[in-house]
Amino acid sequence: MERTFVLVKPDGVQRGLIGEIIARLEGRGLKLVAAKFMAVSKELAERHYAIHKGKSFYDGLIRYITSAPVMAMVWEGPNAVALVRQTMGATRPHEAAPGTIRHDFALTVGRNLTHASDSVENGIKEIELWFSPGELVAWVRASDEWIFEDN
Ligand code: DAT
Ligand code: MG
Repeated sequence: MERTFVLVKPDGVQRGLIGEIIARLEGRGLKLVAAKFMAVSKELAERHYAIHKGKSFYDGLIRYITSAPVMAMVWEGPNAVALVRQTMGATRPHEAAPGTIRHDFALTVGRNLTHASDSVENGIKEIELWFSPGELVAWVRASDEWIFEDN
């Protein structure tokens, strides 16, 4: 089953939106596999955002993501990567569709509340970077057959 890595970034934590964001993913039917509330070291931030190194917003991005705790999570489901990106909305909140988290709660690209993996391959890499294998919980959810089945 496909997995994706999700962060509630420091603005989401500071604004008390952890529960709202989790509720939207849970409500959609995605299954939680791992979660931890944690401070982010500069080293972890730099590895996570290595792809953006050298861009104009990179230094600010590293400062932002290390400025307060984050809620790091792994979510699972069919097409989890695309589903979660859709629920988050476009990177720039003024382009995010109504009903998405970034539309409903964010105004600027620099405080857009969440991170979600942009491909299955990056999801695998990010999960490996943020979680040890023992932190991923294998469990059967009672509702799986009512949500995951395609017939
Ligand atoms: P996403 O988080 O939607 O995957 P991304 O990977 O392109 O977007 O960029 C990572 C984060 O960097 C993004 O959530 C916010 C920040 N960012 C991206 N472009 C930016 C810009 N032009 N100015 C300021 N911050 C930016
Ligand atoms: Mg990205």
